[in-house]
Amino acid sequence: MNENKTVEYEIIDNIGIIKGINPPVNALSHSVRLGLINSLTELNNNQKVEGIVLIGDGRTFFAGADISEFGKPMQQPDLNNVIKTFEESKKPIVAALHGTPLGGGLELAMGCNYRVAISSTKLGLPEVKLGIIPGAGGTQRLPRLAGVEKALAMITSGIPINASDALKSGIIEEVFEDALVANAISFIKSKLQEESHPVASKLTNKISNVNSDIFEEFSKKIKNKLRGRNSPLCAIEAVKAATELEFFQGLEKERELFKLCHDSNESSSLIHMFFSERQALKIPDIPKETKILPINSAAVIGCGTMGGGIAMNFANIGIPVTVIENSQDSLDKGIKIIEKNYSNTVAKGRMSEDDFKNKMSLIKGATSLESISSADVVVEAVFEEMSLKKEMFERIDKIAKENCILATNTSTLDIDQIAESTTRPEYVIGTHFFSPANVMKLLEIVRGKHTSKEVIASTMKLAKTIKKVPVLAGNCDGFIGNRMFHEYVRQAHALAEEGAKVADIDRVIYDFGWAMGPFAVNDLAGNDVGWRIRKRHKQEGKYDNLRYTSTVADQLCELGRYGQKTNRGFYIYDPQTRQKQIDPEVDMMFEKVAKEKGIQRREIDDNEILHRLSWALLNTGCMILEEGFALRASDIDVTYAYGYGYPHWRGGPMRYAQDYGLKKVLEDIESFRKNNSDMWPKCNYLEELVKNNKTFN
Ligand code: 3H9
Repeated sequence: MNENKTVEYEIIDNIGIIKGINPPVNALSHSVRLGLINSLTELNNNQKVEGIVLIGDGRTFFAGADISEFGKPMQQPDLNNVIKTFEESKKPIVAALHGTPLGGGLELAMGCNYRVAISSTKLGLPEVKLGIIPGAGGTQRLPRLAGVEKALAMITSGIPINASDALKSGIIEEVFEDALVANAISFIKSKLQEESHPVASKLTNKISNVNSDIFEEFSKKIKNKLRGRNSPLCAIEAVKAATELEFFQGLEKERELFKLCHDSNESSSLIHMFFSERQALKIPDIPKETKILPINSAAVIGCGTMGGGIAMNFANIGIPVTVIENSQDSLDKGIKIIEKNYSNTVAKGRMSEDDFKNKMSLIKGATSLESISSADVVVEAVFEEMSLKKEMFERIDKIAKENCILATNTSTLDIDQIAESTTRPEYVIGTHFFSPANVMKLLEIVRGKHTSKEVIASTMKLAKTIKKVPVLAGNCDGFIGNRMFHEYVRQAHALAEEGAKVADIDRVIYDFGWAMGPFAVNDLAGNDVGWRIRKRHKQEGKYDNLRYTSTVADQLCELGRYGQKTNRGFYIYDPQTRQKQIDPEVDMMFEKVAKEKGIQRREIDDNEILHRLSWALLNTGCMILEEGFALRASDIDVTYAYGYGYPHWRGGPMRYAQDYGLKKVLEDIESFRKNNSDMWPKCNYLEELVKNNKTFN
């Protein structure tokens, strides 16, 4: 064994085994790169060694470059040098893959003569998800191994493929069920007698016989799907270079494009998102060793759109779940919708019949609340009304077993009030799922004043288990996401009253990169949802003193125009195609309301639309931080990226404002405040940050 901490080697018979030991994911940090070169040199110089196996210790083969080194001066040897040394090895090398060989990890494997893998391996080049392109030969070696089309698909999407796909595509040579090291040793031994060994960079001089239309087709696809993104387009350019240039010139082109992407805002924002998502899991007052309550079964109360979607999350990962409705008819309807959702996935070829049957068999229906008695977690997903939820929790409390997590799926209601109706408020927690609950990644977890640390830690863990991105929020009205969204929508309506057209407001937001604009979102979610919340606010005397109270939204609801579900809302929808059409009547309604309120209408430019909407989010986000309802600004960014369709590559609303400059943001807010003080409450936290020249970091 050598002494290097992050890479070790040993010799078994006549085979050298180089092993990366850099937990948790064997990132290729400087010491690993150094260790790899040193180990290889020693094994190459050892007369006894005839072949080499490269593996990763722990849960994965090298999962890529060390992202935390990005933006810092590169310490030599860089990954390209490491891979070059591996390609030039005197002795044949097989990379033995398991876990997630990603990015630089796969690039390193492609620099070895052979690759074999365990069947569960997922491999890919996910760099575009970080706003960069593969920068260690991936764009040049992958198309040489797997063909241009496969390389383009993998590199532009960043989505990993499984081992059998990699085998079919010519990326790996063999797949094993188990005993990776022993099998890899046998594999390389079987190759020792060969006269020469394949080297990916030398497979072809430049790749020929490629229909150049393919690059245009991929660009078109990306421009539609990844609006505003640059790195996937650079990835196409780099792969194209493999068809126009010799390997080393192609590598230089890749380097140039990699640098361009690496230095971009897109990349720093996406890397911010990567680390923020993981940071959100860390709750300062909850130690790592906090007891986690086991969750082997679940119950969901309510099998409407939300309840059904929530139940699917449990079934998807093999947890049996009981869904409860108050009548057989509603239950049948709910289960049918679940079945239809899964059938659609089967029809698209994304789920097998067996898997479908297995998932459906995990979902049991019941019409009696008694059926929750053996569940480890109960998620209540009934109508968003406090009295109903309180009554439900009083009943749940009497039936649920000891240590059962009692979760309420609410988007705005006070968790403490709900908890009060039980004898065990420490077990009550908010779980705000986003619609459609089986698709949307965000799970806003709301901590009540009595919620225990075990229950919080267990719910965060459960969220990860059901493949959600959890963010912990405090118990304020609307929590993090909807409290901010409420202000954003109010701002959109104020803009429409002051003279901006509904379609222009949505266009600016869409062009910025959001999935859709605020009015289109309202129509999709149902305008009656906001109407109900506004009525409650009115009852509670909230916003009474404000000029602006979403008058047109209320008027539309009074006319039964709830949005897509009624084919009419802020837009008119084709009942068949869901295609939306501008409704001039709505702009006229805003004009009329403006007149009644005495608002002087004017031309509003795109810049003002974007900044008023963006800073409404920012200002509210800062207030939430000041009041302690979010742990950190980056949690807010994660909330918006995963729950509200905010463009990840802009880094989230807080990060975007910070990149713009908090001082300039505050100046904008101060100028907006002159016209409309109601909508721009002063936030000391933001003012202090600016005064002290600080950022959220
Ligand atoms: C690249 O390779 C560029 C090259 O082309 C060119 C170079 C010149 N670096 O996600 P987890 C940390 S770009 C540093 O919870 P999982 C992560 O922050 C890279 N740290 O585990 C977390 O830390 P903490 C291409 C990393 O099992 C801990 O590891 N590769 C890296 O759910 C556990 O992570 C990628 O983009 C990294 N590369 O998922 C892969 N990766 O515990 C990025 C992870 O302190 N990584 N960490 O919060 C992933 O996709 C997932 O981490 C992975 C494991 C699927 C590997």
